[in-house]
Amino acid sequence: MITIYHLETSRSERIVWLMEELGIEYKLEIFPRETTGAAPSPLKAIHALGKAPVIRDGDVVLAESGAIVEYLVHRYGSGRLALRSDAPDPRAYARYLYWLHFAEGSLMSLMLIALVLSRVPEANASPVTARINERVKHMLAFVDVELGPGPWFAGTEFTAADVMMAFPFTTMKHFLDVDIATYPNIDAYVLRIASRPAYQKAMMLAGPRVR
Ligand SMILES: N[C@@H](CCC(=O)N[C@@H](CS)C(=O)NCC(=O)O)C(=O)O
Repeated sequence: MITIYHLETSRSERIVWLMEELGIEYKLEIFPRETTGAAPSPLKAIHALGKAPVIRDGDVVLAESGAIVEYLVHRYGSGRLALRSDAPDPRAYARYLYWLHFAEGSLMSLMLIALVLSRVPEANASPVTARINERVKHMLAFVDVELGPGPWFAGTEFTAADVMMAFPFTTMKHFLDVDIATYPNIDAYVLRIASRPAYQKAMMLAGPRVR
């Protein structure tokens, strides 16, 4: 059975949600954060970087949420929640790949810079902070437009790209100075996500502990 090592209030909720969407059994081990917010050192005994998510599948220990999502979808989900590369019209497949990778490659990396800067009082008046905040707004406006036709990131089908993309607009929004409600398509998308039974179950088991 797959073990999911979940750090509380973190991206690893994605993997719990994915398993609930796929209806695959798993074992969940939850690690509380240190008071500093860092992952606790026992996670380093599982994977050298000590970050979450990590899964164990027999002898395989795999980190990096995008890699884990692809591993599980293809190895255990028979490709469910992935789009096929050989569809006659490649547009939905291209969108699927784009958003699957955009989540960590572009969106989360920028949002994390904004989050770190927001926690450094000396950075408040810095032009660097202003530039980053502008970039966040620009990126969110882009995502909002792209989600217009919807209902999901790849188009008409809910896919693993949604499992990757939702986190910054759900759990992470609690920690950012960003008002998601000002982006109507993202706001409506979050409501669609929240109404999914698999998401509700995953959040009950591994959702954010917002203090
Ligand atoms: N790109 C990686 C990021 C992994 C990552 O930074 N995880 C965070 C949780 S959201 C973490 O473990 N933070 C605690 C720490 O770095 O101490 C992924 O998608 O898995």
